[in-house]
Amino acid sequence: MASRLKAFITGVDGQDGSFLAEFLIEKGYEVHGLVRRSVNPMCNLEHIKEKIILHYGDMATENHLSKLIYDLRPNEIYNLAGQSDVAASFKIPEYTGDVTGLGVTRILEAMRAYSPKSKLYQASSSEMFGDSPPPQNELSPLNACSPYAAAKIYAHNMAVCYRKAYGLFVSCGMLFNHESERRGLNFVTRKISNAVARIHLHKQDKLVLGNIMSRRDWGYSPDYVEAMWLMLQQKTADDYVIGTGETHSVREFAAEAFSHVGLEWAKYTEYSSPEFMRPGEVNLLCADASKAYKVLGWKPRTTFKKLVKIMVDYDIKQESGG
Ligand code: G4F
Repeated sequence: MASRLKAFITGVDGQDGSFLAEFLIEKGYEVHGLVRRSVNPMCNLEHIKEKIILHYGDMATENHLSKLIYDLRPNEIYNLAGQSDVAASFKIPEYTGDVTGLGVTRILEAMRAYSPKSKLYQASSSEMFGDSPPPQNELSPLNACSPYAAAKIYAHNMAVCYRKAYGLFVSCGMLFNHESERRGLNFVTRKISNAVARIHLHKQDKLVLGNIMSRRDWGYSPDYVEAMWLMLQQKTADDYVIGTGETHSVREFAAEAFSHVGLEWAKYTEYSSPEFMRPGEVNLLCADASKAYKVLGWKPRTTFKKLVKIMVDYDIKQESGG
Protein backbone atom coordinates (compact mmCIF):
# COMPACT_ATOMS: atom_id res chain seq x y z
CA MET A 1 0.00 0.00 0.00
CA ALA A 2 1.33 3.46 -0.92
CA SER A 3 2.24 5.53 2.15
CA ARG A 4 0.51 8.84 2.76
CA LEU A 5 2.15 12.01 1.54
CA LYS A 6 3.61 14.03 4.38
CA ALA A 7 3.28 17.82 4.57
CA PHE A 8 4.99 20.17 7.02
CA ILE A 9 3.44 23.63 7.47
CA THR A 10 5.23 26.41 9.35
CA GLY A 11 2.79 28.94 10.81
CA VAL A 12 0.07 26.28 10.75
CA ASP A 13 -2.02 28.08 13.37
CA GLY A 14 -2.40 31.24 11.27
CA GLN A 15 -5.19 32.03 8.83
CA ASP A 16 -3.56 30.42 5.78
CA GLY A 17 -1.90 27.61 7.75
CA SER A 18 -5.19 26.43 9.23
CA PHE A 19 -7.05 26.53 5.89
CA LEU A 20 -4.15 24.75 4.18
CA ALA A 21 -4.05 22.07 6.90
CA GLU A 22 -7.78 21.41 6.39
CA PHE A 23 -7.27 21.25 2.62
CA LEU A 24 -4.37 18.77 2.86
CA ILE A 25 -6.10 16.57 5.46
CA GLU A 26 -9.04 16.37 3.08
CA LYS A 27 -6.61 15.22 0.35
CA GLY A 28 -5.32 12.42 2.62
CA TYR A 29 -1.97 13.96 3.67
CA GLU A 30 -0.31 13.34 7.02
CA VAL A 31 -0.08 16.95 8.20
CA HIS A 32 2.60 18.24 10.57
CA GLY A 33 2.68 21.83 11.75
CA LEU A 34 5.16 24.14 13.43
CA VAL A 35 3.84 26.39 16.19
CA ARG A 36 5.48 28.65 18.73
CA ARG A 37 5.12 27.58 22.36
CA SER A 38 4.21 31.12 23.41
CA VAL A 39 0.98 31.19 21.44
CA ASN A 40 -2.20 29.21 21.88
CA PRO A 41 -2.33 27.41 18.53
CA MET A 42 -5.76 25.95 19.04
CA CYS A 43 -7.81 28.99 18.11
CA ASN A 44 -7.86 28.15 14.38
CA LEU A 45 -7.08 24.43 14.74
CA GLU A 46 -9.54 23.26 17.40
CA HIS A 47 -11.78 21.54 14.85
CA ILE A 48 -8.90 19.52 13.31
CA LYS A 49 -6.74 18.97 16.40
CA GLU A 50 -7.12 15.16 16.27
CA LYS A 51 -5.99 15.10 12.63
CA ILE A 52 -2.81 17.13 12.81
CA ILE A 53 0.59 16.63 14.47
CA LEU A 54 1.97 19.78 16.07
CA HIS A 55 5.63 20.48 16.80
CA TYR A 56 6.84 23.36 18.93
CA GLY A 57 9.57 25.46 17.38
CA ASP A 58 10.54 28.86 16.12
CA MET A 59 11.69 30.21 12.77
CA ALA A 60 14.43 32.06 14.64
CA THR A 61 16.23 28.89 15.82
CA GLU A 62 18.06 26.86 13.23
CA ASN A 63 18.91 23.64 15.10
CA HIS A 64 15.39 22.75 15.95
CA LEU A 65 14.07 23.42 12.43
CA SER A 66 16.85 21.32 10.88
CA LYS A 67 16.16 18.44 13.24
CA LEU A 68 12.46 18.53 12.43
CA ILE A 69 13.11 18.48 8.69
CA TYR A 70 15.67 15.70 9.19
CA ASP A 71 13.20 13.62 11.26
CA LEU A 72 10.17 14.23 9.06
CA ARG A 73 11.67 14.37 5.55
CA PRO A 74 8.33 15.77 4.34
CA ASN A 75 7.22 15.46 0.72
CA GLU A 76 6.00 19.05 0.85
CA ILE A 77 7.00 21.97 3.06
CA TYR A 78 4.85 25.11 3.19
CA ASN A 79 6.67 28.07 4.74
CA LEU A 80 3.87 30.30 5.98
CA ALA A 81 5.47 31.44 9.24
CA GLY A 82 6.76 34.93 9.81
CA GLN A 83 6.05 38.33 11.25
CA SER A 84 3.35 39.27 8.72
CA ASP A 85 2.11 42.60 10.11
CA VAL A 86 3.47 45.33 7.81
CA ALA A 87 2.78 48.20 10.26
CA ALA A 88 4.48 46.28 13.09
CA SER A 89 7.54 45.69 10.90
CA PHE A 90 8.42 49.40 11.22
CA LYS A 91 8.52 48.94 15.01
CA ILE A 92 10.34 45.58 15.07
CA PRO A 93 12.44 45.57 11.88
CA GLU A 94 15.21 43.34 13.19
CA TYR A 95 12.86 40.63 14.44
CA THR A 96 10.93 40.83 11.13
CA GLY A 97 14.17 40.36 9.19
CA ASP A 98 15.10 37.40 11.34
CA VAL A 99 11.91 35.35 11.14
CA THR A 100 10.36 36.54 7.86
CA GLY A 101 13.67 36.84 5.99
CA LEU A 102 16.29 34.52 7.48
CA GLY A 103 13.68 31.94 8.45
CA VAL A 104 13.50 30.61 4.90
CA THR A 105 17.30 30.35 4.70
CA ARG A 106 17.17 28.05 7.73
CA ILE A 107 14.62 25.86 5.95
CA LEU A 108 16.55 25.88 2.65
CA GLU A 109 19.78 24.88 4.38
CA ALA A 110 18.03 22.04 6.22
CA MET A 111 16.42 20.86 2.96
CA ARG A 112 19.75 20.94 1.16
CA ALA A 113 21.47 18.93 3.89
CA TYR A 114 18.79 16.43 4.91
CA SER A 115 15.82 16.41 2.61
CA PRO A 116 16.71 17.54 -0.94
CA LYS A 117 13.69 15.73 -2.41
CA SER A 118 11.23 17.81 -0.40
CA LYS A 119 9.30 20.44 -2.34
CA LEU A 120 9.08 23.87 -0.73
CA TYR A 121 6.35 26.48 -1.06
CA GLN A 122 7.65 29.92 -0.05
CA ALA A 123 5.03 32.52 0.89
CA SER A 124 6.25 35.52 -1.04
CA SER A 125 4.04 38.60 -0.95
CA SER A 126 2.57 41.32 -3.15
CA GLU A 127 3.92 43.80 -0.58
CA MET A 128 7.29 43.14 -2.29
CA PHE A 129 6.09 45.10 -5.34
CA GLY A 130 5.85 48.31 -3.33
CA ASP A 131 5.41 51.20 -5.76
CA SER A 132 5.82 49.10 -8.95
CA PRO A 133 3.15 50.18 -11.45
CA PRO A 134 0.00 48.01 -11.58
CA PRO A 135 -1.03 45.45 -12.63
CA GLN A 136 1.90 43.58 -11.05
CA ASN A 137 3.05 40.24 -12.41
CA GLU A 138 6.02 37.89 -11.88
CA LEU A 139 8.31 40.23 -13.87
CA SER A 140 7.40 43.46 -12.07
CA PRO A 141 10.25 45.09 -10.12
CA LEU A 142 10.43 44.41 -6.40
CA ASN A 143 10.52 47.76 -4.58
CA ALA A 144 10.36 47.51 -0.79
CA CYS A 145 8.37 50.21 1.04
CA SER A 146 8.55 48.53 4.49
CA PRO A 147 10.95 46.40 6.55
CA TYR A 148 8.46 43.56 6.04
CA ALA A 149 8.75 43.90 2.23
CA ALA A 150 12.54 44.04 2.47
CA ALA A 151 12.55 40.80 4.51
CA LYS A 152 10.15 39.12 2.05
CA ILE A 153 12.31 40.18 -0.92
CA TYR A 154 15.38 38.68 0.76
CA ALA A 155 13.45 35.44 1.43
CA HIS A 156 12.13 35.37 -2.13
CA ASN A 157 15.60 35.90 -3.60
CA MET A 158 17.06 33.15 -1.40
CA ALA A 159 14.32 30.75 -2.50
CA VAL A 160 15.04 31.49 -6.18
CA CYS A 161 18.78 31.25 -5.54
CA TYR A 162 18.54 27.77 -3.96
CA ARG A 163 16.30 26.62 -6.80
CA LYS A 164 18.91 27.71 -9.36
CA ALA A 165 22.09 26.83 -7.46
CA TYR A 166 21.13 23.48 -5.95
CA GLY A 167 18.19 22.36 -8.09
CA LEU A 168 15.84 22.25 -5.09
CA PHE A 169 12.13 22.29 -5.88
CA VAL A 170 11.19 25.68 -4.47
CA SER A 171 8.11 27.55 -5.71
CA CYS A 172 7.17 31.05 -4.59
CA GLY A 173 3.60 32.27 -4.39
CA MET A 174 3.50 36.05 -4.76
CA LEU A 175 0.14 36.27 -3.09
CA PHE A 176 -1.90 39.46 -3.04
CA ASN A 177 -3.89 40.26 0.10
CA HIS A 178 -6.16 37.41 1.09
CA GLU A 179 -8.52 37.62 3.98
CA SER A 180 -11.14 35.62 5.87
CA GLU A 181 -13.07 35.29 9.10
CA ARG A 182 -9.80 33.90 10.57
CA ARG A 183 -7.81 37.06 9.81
CA GLY A 184 -6.22 38.79 12.82
CA LEU A 185 -7.84 41.99 14.08
CA ASN A 186 -4.59 43.86 13.36
CA PHE A 187 -5.32 43.71 9.60
CA VAL A 188 -7.62 46.33 8.15
CA THR A 189 -10.32 44.05 6.67
CA ARG A 190 -10.99 42.17 9.91
CA LYS A 191 -10.67 45.35 11.93
CA ILE A 192 -13.45 46.79 9.76
CA SER A 193 -15.69 43.70 9.72
CA ASN A 194 -15.40 43.36 13.49
CA ALA A 195 -16.09 47.05 14.10
CA VAL A 196 -19.10 46.98 11.76
CA ALA A 197 -20.52 44.00 13.65
CA ARG A 198 -19.97 45.70 17.02
CA ILE A 199 -21.44 49.03 15.85
CA HIS A 200 -24.44 47.17 14.40
CA LEU A 201 -24.93 45.47 17.78
CA HIS A 202 -24.44 48.79 19.70
CA LYS A 203 -21.25 47.50 21.37
CA GLN A 204 -18.96 50.14 19.81
CA ASP A 205 -19.47 53.74 18.59
CA LYS A 206 -16.91 54.33 15.88
CA LEU A 207 -14.16 52.88 13.71
CA VAL A 208 -10.78 54.64 13.57
CA LEU A 209 -8.57 53.99 10.54
CA GLY A 210 -5.36 55.28 8.96
CA ASN A 211 -4.97 55.69 5.19
CA ILE A 212 -8.28 54.82 3.55
CA MET A 213 -7.18 55.69 0.00
CA SER A 214 -4.69 52.83 -0.43
CA ARG A 215 -5.94 50.11 -2.74
CA ARG A 216 -5.54 46.35 -2.44
CA ASP A 217 -6.41 43.27 -4.47
CA TRP A 218 -8.37 41.33 -1.85
CA GLY A 219 -9.22 37.63 -2.22
CA TYR A 220 -10.45 34.85 0.09
CA SER A 221 -7.79 32.78 1.86
CA PRO A 222 -9.34 29.28 1.27
CA ASP A 223 -9.17 29.94 -2.50
CA TYR A 224 -5.51 30.88 -2.18
CA VAL A 225 -4.30 27.81 -0.26
CA GLU A 226 -5.40 25.70 -3.21
CA ALA A 227 -3.02 27.72 -5.41
CA MET A 228 -0.17 26.97 -2.97
CA TRP A 229 -0.81 23.25 -3.29
CA LEU A 230 -1.14 23.44 -7.09
CA MET A 231 2.30 25.07 -7.32
CA LEU A 232 3.87 22.01 -5.71
CA GLN A 233 2.04 19.59 -8.05
CA GLN A 234 3.77 20.99 -11.17
CA LYS A 235 6.69 19.25 -12.92
CA THR A 236 9.00 22.18 -12.30
CA ALA A 237 9.27 24.81 -9.62
CA ASP A 238 8.44 28.42 -10.50
CA ASP A 239 7.05 31.73 -9.22
CA TYR A 240 3.39 32.68 -9.50
CA VAL A 241 1.39 35.82 -8.81
CA ILE A 242 -1.94 34.98 -7.16
CA GLY A 243 -4.75 37.53 -6.97
CA THR A 244 -8.15 38.49 -8.33
CA GLY A 245 -7.17 41.26 -10.77
CA GLU A 246 -9.61 43.64 -9.02
CA THR A 247 -8.51 46.46 -6.77
CA HIS A 248 -10.51 48.30 -4.09
CA SER A 249 -9.65 51.05 -1.64
CA VAL A 250 -9.84 50.64 2.13
CA ARG A 251 -12.66 53.18 1.97
CA GLU A 252 -14.58 50.94 -0.48
CA PHE A 253 -14.09 47.95 1.82
CA ALA A 254 -15.50 49.95 4.75
CA ALA A 255 -18.40 51.28 2.66
CA GLU A 256 -19.33 47.77 1.50
CA ALA A 257 -19.09 46.35 5.05
CA PHE A 258 -21.28 49.09 6.59
CA SER A 259 -23.80 48.92 3.78
CA HIS A 260 -24.18 45.17 4.40
CA VAL A 261 -25.81 46.08 7.75
CA GLY A 262 -27.64 49.09 6.34
CA LEU A 263 -25.32 51.77 7.77
CA GLU A 264 -23.52 54.71 6.14
CA TRP A 265 -19.74 54.26 6.61
CA ALA A 266 -18.95 57.98 6.82
CA LYS A 267 -21.18 58.44 9.90
CA TYR A 268 -19.16 55.97 11.96
CA THR A 269 -15.62 56.19 10.56
CA GLU A 270 -12.71 58.47 11.41
CA TYR A 271 -9.62 58.24 9.25
CA SER A 272 -6.07 59.54 8.73
CA SER A 273 -5.47 58.79 12.43
CA PRO A 274 -1.69 59.20 13.02
CA GLU A 275 -1.79 56.01 15.10
CA PHE A 276 -2.53 53.94 11.98
CA MET A 277 -0.60 55.85 9.31
CA ARG A 278 2.66 54.18 8.17
CA PRO A 279 6.10 55.73 7.59
CA GLY A 280 6.04 54.01 4.18
CA GLU A 281 2.91 53.03 2.27
CA VAL A 282 2.05 50.86 -0.74
CA ASN A 283 -0.65 52.80 -2.56
CA LEU A 284 -1.92 50.46 -5.23
CA LEU A 285 -1.78 46.70 -5.64
CA CYS A 286 -3.58 44.87 -8.44
CA ALA A 287 -2.58 41.40 -9.62
CA ASP A 288 -1.98 40.19 -13.12
CA ALA A 289 -2.33 36.48 -12.29
CA SER A 290 -2.65 35.32 -15.90
CA LYS A 291 0.31 32.93 -15.55
CA ALA A 292 -1.35 31.11 -12.63
CA TYR A 293 -4.68 31.01 -14.48
CA LYS A 294 -2.96 29.46 -17.50
CA VAL A 295 -0.34 27.16 -15.97
CA LEU A 296 -2.01 26.11 -12.71
CA GLY A 297 -5.59 26.29 -13.96
CA TRP A 298 -6.33 28.31 -10.80
CA LYS A 299 -9.04 30.97 -10.53
CA PRO A 300 -10.35 32.84 -7.48
CA ARG A 301 -13.90 31.75 -6.61
CA THR A 302 -14.92 34.41 -4.09
CA THR A 303 -15.88 37.93 -5.19
CA PHE A 304 -15.05 41.09 -3.21
CA LYS A 305 -18.71 41.52 -2.22
CA LYS A 306 -18.98 37.91 -1.04
CA LEU A 307 -15.73 38.20 0.95
CA VAL A 308 -17.01 41.25 2.81
CA LYS A 309 -20.32 39.49 3.51
CA ILE A 310 -18.60 36.34 4.85
CA MET A 311 -16.46 38.40 7.22
CA VAL A 312 -19.20 40.72 8.51
CA ASP A 313 -21.72 37.88 8.97
CA TYR A 314 -19.13 35.85 10.89
CA ASP A 315 -18.32 38.77 13.18
CA ILE A 316 -21.98 39.51 13.85
CA LYS A 317 -22.46 35.87 14.90
CA GLN A 318 -19.34 35.90 17.08
CA GLU A 319 -20.18 39.23 18.71
CA SER A 320 -23.73 38.02 19.37
CA GLY A 321 -22.23 35.11 21.31
CA GLY A 322 -23.10 32.56 18.60
O1 G4F B 1 -4.58 45.01 6.23
P1 G4F B 1 -3.24 45.59 6.12
O2 G4F B 1 -2.48 45.74 7.40
O3 G4F B 1 -2.47 44.73 5.05
P2 G4F B 1 -1.13 45.00 4.19
O4 G4F B 1 -0.29 46.03 4.81
O5 G4F B 1 -1.56 45.24 2.78
O6 G4F B 1 -0.38 43.61 4.32
C1 G4F B 1 -1.05 42.37 4.15
O7 G4F B 1 -0.99 41.97 2.81
C2 G4F B 1 0.32 41.67 2.33
C3 G4F B 1 0.19 41.24 0.88
O8 G4F B 1 0.35 42.38 0.06
C4 G4F B 1 0.95 40.58 3.18
F1 G4F B 1 2.17 40.28 2.72
C5 G4F B 1 1.01 41.04 4.61
O9 G4F B 1 1.55 40.01 5.43
C6 G4F B 1 -0.40 41.35 5.06
O10 G4F B 1 -1.14 40.17 5.03
O11 G4F B 1 -3.33 47.04 5.48
C7 G4F B 1 -3.95 47.26 4.23
C8 G4F B 1 -4.05 48.76 3.96
C9 G4F B 1 -2.74 49.52 4.14
O12 G4F B 1 -2.60 50.45 3.10
C10 G4F B 1 -2.91 50.26 5.46
O13 G4F B 1 -2.17 51.48 5.54
O14 G4F B 1 -4.95 49.32 4.92
C11 G4F B 1 -4.39 50.53 5.40
N1 G4F B 1 -4.99 50.84 6.70
C12 G4F B 1 -5.74 51.94 6.97
N2 G4F B 1 -6.13 51.94 8.26
C13 G4F B 1 -4.87 50.10 7.83
C14 G4F B 1 -5.61 50.80 8.81
N3 G4F B 1 -4.25 48.94 8.08
C15 G4F B 1 -4.36 48.41 9.33
N4 G4F B 1 -3.75 47.22 9.59
N5 G4F B 1 -5.05 49.06 10.34
C16 G4F B 1 -5.69 50.25 10.11
O15 G4F B 1 -6.32 50.82 11.03
